[in-house]
Amino acid sequence: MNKLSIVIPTFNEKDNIRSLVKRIDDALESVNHEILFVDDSRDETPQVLEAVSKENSRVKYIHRENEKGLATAVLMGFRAADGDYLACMDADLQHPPEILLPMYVALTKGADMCIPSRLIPGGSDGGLNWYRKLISGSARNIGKAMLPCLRPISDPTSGLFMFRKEIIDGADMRPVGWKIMIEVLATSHFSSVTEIPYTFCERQSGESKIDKDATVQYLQQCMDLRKRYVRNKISVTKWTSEQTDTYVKEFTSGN
Ligand SMILES: Nc1nc2c(ncn2[C@@H]2O[C@H](COP(=O)(O)OP(=O)(O)OP(=O)(O)O)[C@@H](O)[C@H]2O)c(=O)[nH]1
Ligand SMILES: [Mg+2]
Repeated sequence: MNKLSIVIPTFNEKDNIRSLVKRIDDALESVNHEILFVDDSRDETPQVLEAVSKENSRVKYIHRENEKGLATAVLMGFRAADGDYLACMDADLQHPPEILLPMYVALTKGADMCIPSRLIPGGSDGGLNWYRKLISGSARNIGKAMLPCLRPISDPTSGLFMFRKEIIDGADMRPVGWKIMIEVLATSHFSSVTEIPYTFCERQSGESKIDKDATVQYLQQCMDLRKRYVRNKISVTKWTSEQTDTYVKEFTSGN
């Protein structure tokens, strides 16, 4: 069976770690997986990670001292992970861990990447207030206007995605700031994407880390990617909620 590595960036998320790990392990009971945290915290998160990794051999972590940056943390995790499939998700439970199983199933059915979407039928961005929806929608539209490679994807600016490790072999990734998925989408070599609907939830505990620098860094990243994005020819398949449930049932009954 293929191994899945879930890479999770953390900055001061001590109260979310245990429930996150429990929900991932429950969701991926039938899948060979590891959970790799890349942590830049200034609170007690490293102590929680140390304790959890001692109790649970699937959990590993890297702690960076005096370093910050979501995207570089995830990239470090991708390089350290040993799975055949790599996933990225947030630690604050806004990305429901249960979505990892259908994402994995999409890859076992042949997709190079699976990108859950809040914006296809069955999906929802209910975890954002109207102001954050406006910001998030503007960022997405700016990204698509600047980078044609993002246009076929309905929800390319979140931090939730899974892919076959080999698509990033040789990818020229130089992310700044917050956005790692656009960096992967723009610089990797892949040909098929499956989108599945999901509900983006409210943060469970702790505070948002997003700050005003994030907007400037995002625009810088888009400008920079304009010079180096790869022109892949890709096909995008969108699953309905019913199809997703059926494929997951087929997968679990076959295991
Ligand atoms: N390693 C690392 N992780 C970070 C850093 N900044 C944020 N994160 C993590 O990245 C994930 C996303 O950060 P959030 O603050 O939830 O950002 P967001 O989801 O866009 O914003 P909210 O909707 O307000 O929660 C969380 O797991 C954070 O702990 C950082 O500098 N380094
Ligand atoms: Mg969040």
